Amino acid sequence: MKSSLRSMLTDGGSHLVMEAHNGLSARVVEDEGFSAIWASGLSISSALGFRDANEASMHEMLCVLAQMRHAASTPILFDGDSGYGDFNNFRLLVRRLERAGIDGVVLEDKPFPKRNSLLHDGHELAPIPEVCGKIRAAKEMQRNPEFCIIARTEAFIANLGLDAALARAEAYRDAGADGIFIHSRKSTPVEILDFARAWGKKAPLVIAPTTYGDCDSRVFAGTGISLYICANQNLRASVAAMQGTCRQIIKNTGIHDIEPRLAPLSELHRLFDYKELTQAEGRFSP
Ligand code: SPV
Ligand code: MG
Repeated sequence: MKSSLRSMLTDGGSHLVMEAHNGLSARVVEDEGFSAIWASGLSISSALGFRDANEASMHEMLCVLAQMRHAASTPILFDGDSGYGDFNNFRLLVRRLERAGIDGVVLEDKPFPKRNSLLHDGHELAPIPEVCGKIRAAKEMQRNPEFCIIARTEAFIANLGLDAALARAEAYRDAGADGIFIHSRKSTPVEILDFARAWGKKAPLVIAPTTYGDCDSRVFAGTGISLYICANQNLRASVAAMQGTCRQIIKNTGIHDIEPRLAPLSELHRLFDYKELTQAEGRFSP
């Protein structure tokens, strides 16, 4: 029996959550044994050929989530960016995510359209009352008590410091958020550890240590961080693999010697259980 996203948030443990961006990557993440999937805005946008700036619509993201939900039963946490508009767009998103069988969403405190947090300086944040209004509206809309709404503050990304981060997190928790995603783009976890100490486990914490992951993950033990999100590693691994494969094929003017780089076709047959189809054909196809 798999743990729910809500129990991962609240059981006192720290859980590795792995990024996926389509049906295939969701199936791989599940097959490799991760207990939750991060449906990353950056990764899904990139896989669709867009930038992480709300260029892909809510509808396009929901179509990808449907493919991921079909391919994997592991809990999925969706990166809802700034909610695709105002409180009404965000509560509609939550309703549609619940109906699509998605387990939770992260709402970040940026205006719509958002920009990727790791890209440049000069990030602006949305006013606190506006973000709280979105959280309250979505909580009122929510039907499934297991669905999780996690509020993400970009106070450190906007260089506003610890006090601003704490004030925003406190306001979002009071508005009903089930957890706080605290983001940083420093090269060490200093901001995150300061925040976690001052926060004192008032609500579960979520991190995505893309820029400060080059440290022993044991530094986060006991800090109240429930979800450690590997936010884009599968997408970036696939880009590197595709580039290497393309370059070798161009160099060799053909596909000879390429097989050792590739997953064998039999691996696709295993991942998608072609054996079951053959057996079903024997039973149902005259
Ligand atoms: C994502 O994966 O889209 C995230 C994490 O939101 S970050 O790219 O660090 O903003
Ligand atoms: Mg994102």
